[in-house]
Amino acid sequence: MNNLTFAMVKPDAVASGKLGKVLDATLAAGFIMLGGKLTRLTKVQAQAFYAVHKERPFYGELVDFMTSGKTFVMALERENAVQAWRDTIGATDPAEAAEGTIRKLYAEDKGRNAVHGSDSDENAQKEIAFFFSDVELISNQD
Ligand code: IDP
Ligand code: MG
Repeated sequence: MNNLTFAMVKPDAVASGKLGKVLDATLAAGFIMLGGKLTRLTKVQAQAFYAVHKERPFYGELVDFMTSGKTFVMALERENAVQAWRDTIGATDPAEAAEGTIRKLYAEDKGRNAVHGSDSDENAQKEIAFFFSDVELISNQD
């Protein structure tokens, strides 16, 4: 499935009132939301979600940040969704993100960077399944 990706609006953006602006930008970029919910990650969830980074020096900081407040998680549909969403959010560090991208517009720094995006179709599928059951995802095929 190359038409799905997983996205998160991270605690910095939700806490500073940017959720609506990020959702506007998401829909304006042509993504269709198949599932979405507000949640607060537990420490166990954040550690598991970012397990691939557990040897990195910023892992503890990342887990603390991701559990610091509410996040909005989404399953998004669009053609070539993974790459299209990464293009829409921009580089990890907002200082390096292209003009007009969500991170350039709304992120604070490389750690508190407003949004998450899957990096492959395989991870998109895993990440969607991490937060959503099948019945929570609305099909657009009907
Ligand atoms: P990505 O979110 O653009 O895919 P990754 O390298 O997968 O970037 O890193 C995952 C998350 O870890 C980033 O979005 C950011 O929140 C955090 N992070 C990455 N590098 C750093 C860093 O050097 N310092 C602090 N946090 C970082
Ligand atoms: Mg990543």
